[in-house]
Amino acid sequence: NADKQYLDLGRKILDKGVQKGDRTGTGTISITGAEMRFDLSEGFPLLTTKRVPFRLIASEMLWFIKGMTNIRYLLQNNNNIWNEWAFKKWVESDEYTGPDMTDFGIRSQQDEEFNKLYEDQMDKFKKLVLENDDFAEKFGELGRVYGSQWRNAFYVNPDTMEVKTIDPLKEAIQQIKENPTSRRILVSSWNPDNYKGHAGLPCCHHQFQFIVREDKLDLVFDMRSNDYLLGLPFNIAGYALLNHLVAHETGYQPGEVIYHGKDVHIYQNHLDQVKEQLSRKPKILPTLKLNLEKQSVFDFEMEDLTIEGYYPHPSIKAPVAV
Ligand code: DHF
Ligand code: TMP
Repeated sequence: NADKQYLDLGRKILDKGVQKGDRTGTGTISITGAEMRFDLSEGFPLLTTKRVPFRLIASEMLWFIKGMTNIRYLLQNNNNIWNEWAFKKWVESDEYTGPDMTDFGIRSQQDEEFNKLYEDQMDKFKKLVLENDDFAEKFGELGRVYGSQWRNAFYVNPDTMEVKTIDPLKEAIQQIKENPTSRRILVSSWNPDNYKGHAGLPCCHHQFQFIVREDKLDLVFDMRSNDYLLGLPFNIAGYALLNHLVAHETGYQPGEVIYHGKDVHIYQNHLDQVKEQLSRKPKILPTLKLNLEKQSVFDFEMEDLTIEGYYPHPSIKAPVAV
C-alpha cells in the first residue's frame, strides 16, 4: 500500500534521521537513501492519509511534458506551487521597487506585518505574470528546469564543439516503442553547470528511467533532495501519472513506479504535521481515468485526466521552505 510505505519512511526519518542545517535556513531531519515501490495495478498512488491536490500535480506534470518553464501556464491553471522561486528572481532584480523582500520565505512565517507586505507583492507579481507578456517572459521564467531538460536539452559535440539540441522525452518514448529491451531509456535533468544558477531551482527529481518488463512499463525516478511532507506526495503521484501516460501511448500496462530518494528530509517546521499524518489510517487508493481518445502523451490536457474514488483524510497545511 502506498500510504503504508510513505508513513514507514516518515517514521524512519524521525527515528534514524540526523539534524541538519540547510540552504533555506529552516533546518531538517534527514536520512541518506530510501526506496519505495508502487505497483500501479493496486491503484493510483495519491496518498489518502492527507488530501493531496491531484489538479496541481496534473497541471505541473503537463507543464513539464509540454516543455514549459514559465509559471504563467501554472497560474492560468490556478497552480501556485512554483510562485516563490520566480518571485525571488523579481524581488532580487533591479526592476523591483517595492518593500525589501530579503528572506521573504522565513520572514513571512515569523512576522505578521511583513507577511501582509509579502502577500501584497506576491499578488501584484501573479497579476503581472498573467497579464503582461514582457514581464512574464522576464520574471515568470524559471530557466532550465524540468520542461527544458525533458524536451529541449542541449549538448556539445566533443569533436566539433558544436552545440546541438535534443528532445529527451520524445526520444525515450520512441525507444520504448522500437527497442523495448533497452536499458538506456533515461531522461536526466542534471547539468554540470547547475551550480551556476541557470535554473530557478536545480532539478530535485533529476532523472528517470523506463524499463519494460514483459507487458508492463516500469518507471524508476531519482531524487537528489526530497521534502518528505510537501514535495514527496506530489512526486510519487506525478511520476505515476507520467508512467500511465507513456504506457498508454506505447501499448504497455502501467507497471511499478520505483522511488529512489537520496537526501530525504523532514523540515523542522513540519514535525507536528508529520506526526498528525502518521496517526491516520490509510484508505483505499483512487483510480486514474485517462481520456482514451488521446493517443500521444503530448496531446493530453487537464480535462483528459480524472481521479475517481478518492476519499482522503483532510488536507494538512504546512509552510514551504524557500
Ligand atoms: N521547496 C521545498 N522546500 N519543498 C518542496 O517540496 C518544493 N517543491 C517544489 C519547489 N520547491 C520546493 C515544487 N513542488 C507544494 C507541493 C509541491 C511543490 C511545491 C509546493 C505545496 O506547497 N503543496 C501544498 C499545497 C499547495 C497549494 O494548495 O497551493 C500541500 O499541502 O501539498
Ligand atoms: P535544495 O535545492 O536545497 O535541495 O532544495 C530543494 C527543496 O525542494 C528540497 O527540500 C527538496 C524539495 N523538492 C521536493 O521535495 N520535490 C520537488 O519536486 C521539488 C522541486 C523540490
